[in-house]
Amino acid sequence: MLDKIKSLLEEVDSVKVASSSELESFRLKYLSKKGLITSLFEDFREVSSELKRDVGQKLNELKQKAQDRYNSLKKELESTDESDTENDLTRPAFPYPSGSRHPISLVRKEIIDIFSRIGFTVSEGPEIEDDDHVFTKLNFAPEHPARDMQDTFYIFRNSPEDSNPADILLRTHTSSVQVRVMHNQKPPIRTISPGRVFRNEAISARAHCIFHQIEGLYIDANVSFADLKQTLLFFARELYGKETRIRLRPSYFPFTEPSAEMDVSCTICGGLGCNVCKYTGWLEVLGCGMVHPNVLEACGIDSKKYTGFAFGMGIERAAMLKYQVNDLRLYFENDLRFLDQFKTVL
Ligand code: 2U9
Repeated sequence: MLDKIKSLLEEVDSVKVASSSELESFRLKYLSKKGLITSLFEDFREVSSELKRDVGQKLNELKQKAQDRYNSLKKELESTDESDTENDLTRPAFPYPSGSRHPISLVRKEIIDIFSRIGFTVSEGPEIEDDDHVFTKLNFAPEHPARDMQDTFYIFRNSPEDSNPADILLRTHTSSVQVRVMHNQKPPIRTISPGRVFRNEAISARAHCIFHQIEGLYIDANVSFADLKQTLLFFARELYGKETRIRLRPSYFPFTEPSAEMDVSCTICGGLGCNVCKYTGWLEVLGCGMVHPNVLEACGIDSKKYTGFAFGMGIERAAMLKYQVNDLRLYFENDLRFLDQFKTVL
């Protein structure tokens, strides 16, 4: 009997449990009424009187040890109780907060999707550019005010006497991307360029030193102003609704001739007049025109063989019209109270 008690003492000491059901098995096996230790106590009655003292002592020691081991295993299990909760399939899931797309990303995607449907590809290029791709090849005169440091962020500007005239700057429009496309591809070219642009402006509700543009370019033989109008009418109806009307007003840009600004019938009042369109019935949405022959030639395209149209728009402006958010700063502050409102928009 002493040997049996000794081996049970060792066994009890080495038992490990990983769950409450294993702990219960331990209790049943050693400590319950039908357990091994209780049955040893029953056998104890048969032990001879000269051994009774020794065996009784060892048996009590075993019973105490088994009870202590049970208590400590229970404590251990309670402190790592996650195993149980992890396996609780009825437990409600943690509410993971999902993010939302930024309104500028939503509108940019919508515009890209519209032009993709009529064969425009997407081109991207560097935000840090040189004077040649941002101004010179786009027919900006050497003294054009846009080149002024009041309007453009220069990273590195040479003095007029410097023999290397490559000024390095943050692009002020994404037309520079399309200058690169014209250098690298032959017509037909049909591409749009979304991206961030930078202008040296004081930040207010109506202006920001960083904003987003999408510019479009279509160059081929016989591209006409009528193609430009039809393309922009298609775009306006897709973005602002089937009933939308457009009108073009003459304008001036160095890189297009003739140039125009496009208005759409007011997205709020449909053209009847309201405070959003300042009772004109129209909203200005983009600039456009036929690519200037000087630009085509500067980018290695024969202006006698090819013509093209181009257009450009600010994404913030399009988002302002779509979502009626009239303070530009909200698009840059990443305030979750603002961004959360776009959660349900895919
Ligand atoms: C090439 C040649 C010509 C792109 C054009 C505009 C007119 C225009 C403004 C709208 C609001 C910029 O974001 S804004 O300030 N853009 O009015 N952009 S035509 O013309 C190009 C582009 C690329 C090679």
